[in-house]
Amino acid sequence: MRDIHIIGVPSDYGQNRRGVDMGPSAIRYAGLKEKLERLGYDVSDLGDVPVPTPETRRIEHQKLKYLREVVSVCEALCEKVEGVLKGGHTPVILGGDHSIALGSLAGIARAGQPFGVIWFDAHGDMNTDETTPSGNIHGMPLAASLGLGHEALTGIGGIRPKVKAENVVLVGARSIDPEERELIRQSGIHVFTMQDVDRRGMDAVMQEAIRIAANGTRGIHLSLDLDALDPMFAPGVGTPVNGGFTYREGHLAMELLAASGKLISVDVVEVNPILDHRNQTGRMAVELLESLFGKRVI
Ligand code: HAR
Ligand code: MN
Ligand code: MN
Ligand code: MN
Repeated sequence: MRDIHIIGVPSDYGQNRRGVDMGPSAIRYAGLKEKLERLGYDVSDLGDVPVPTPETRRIEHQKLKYLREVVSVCEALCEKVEGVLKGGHTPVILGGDHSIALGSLAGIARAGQPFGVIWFDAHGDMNTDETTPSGNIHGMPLAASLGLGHEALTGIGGIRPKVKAENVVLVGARSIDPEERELIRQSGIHVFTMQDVDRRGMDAVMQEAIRIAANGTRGIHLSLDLDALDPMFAPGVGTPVNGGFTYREGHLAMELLAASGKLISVDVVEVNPILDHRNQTGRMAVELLESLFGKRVI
C-alpha cells in the first residue's frame, strides 16, 4: 500500500474571507492522520508550505487579487507535490482556498503526464482575469490548469497546460457565471451538474466521471471543494450554495473512487473554521477522506 504524505497549505489569498487559512489545522484537529493510519496506511505529515502573512500584503491587481502571493504559494506546493509523487507516495493536500489546486496540479504534471482530474465543486472555477466577476483567484484554478487565462497563473510549475480538457470532469456544479459558462463550453471539459446527479444518480455519474478522467491517463487527481456538499453538511465554507450533495452522495462518490484504484492524489479545500459550527466541516472533510482511502463497513 502506498504511503500517504500530508501537506498543509494555509493560504486564503484566492478569495476575500479570512479564516480558510486555518483549514489545515481544522482538518488535522479532526483526526486525519490517526484515522488514515487506522485504515492501514503509513502516514507522514510534512507540515505546511510557507505562506506570507496577509496583514503584510496588499492587492496590486483588481482582476487578479494577490497574484504574487498565490503564485509563490503554488510554486512552493508544486515542488512538494512533485517530490512526494516521485517518492512513490500519495499526497493529501489540505487547503486553503481553491487557488492552491493550481500548485497541486502543477506538481502532478511535473511528476508525470498525462493524468485526469475530477473537480468536485458547486462552482466551475473556470474564470480568467477577463471573465472574473470578483477578481478572486479561487474562481480561476481549473481554467488556469487548462492553460486559459493570465500567463502568471497558467505558467506555474512550467508546464502549460497541466491537464487535457478531455480528462477533466466537473461534478456538482450549480453556480456558474455567465461568461464562465461560455469558457466551459468552449474548453471541452465534461460537466455533471446537480441536475445530472438528481436524474442519473451519483453512482452512474461517478462511474462515468472516473471513466473519462482515467481514459488514457496514469491516474486521477481529486480536487475536493467542500462547497460541493450541501451547506447542511458543510456550513464552514466561504461561498456556500444550496442544493448540494447529501452526506450519502458525498460518501458514495468517494467510495466509488476508492474502488476504482485510480486515485493518485487529492486536495481538500475551502474549509473555513471561522464560518463553521464546532468543526463540522473539518470533520466532514476527514470522513470523506476516510471513504476515499477505502474505509468500508465490512
Ligand atoms: N465564480 C465566482 C468567482 O469567480 C465564485 C467562485 C467561488 N469559488 C469557490 N471555489 N468557492 O469553488 O468569483
Ligand atoms: Mn514515506
Ligand atoms: Mn472551488
Ligand atoms: Mn466552490
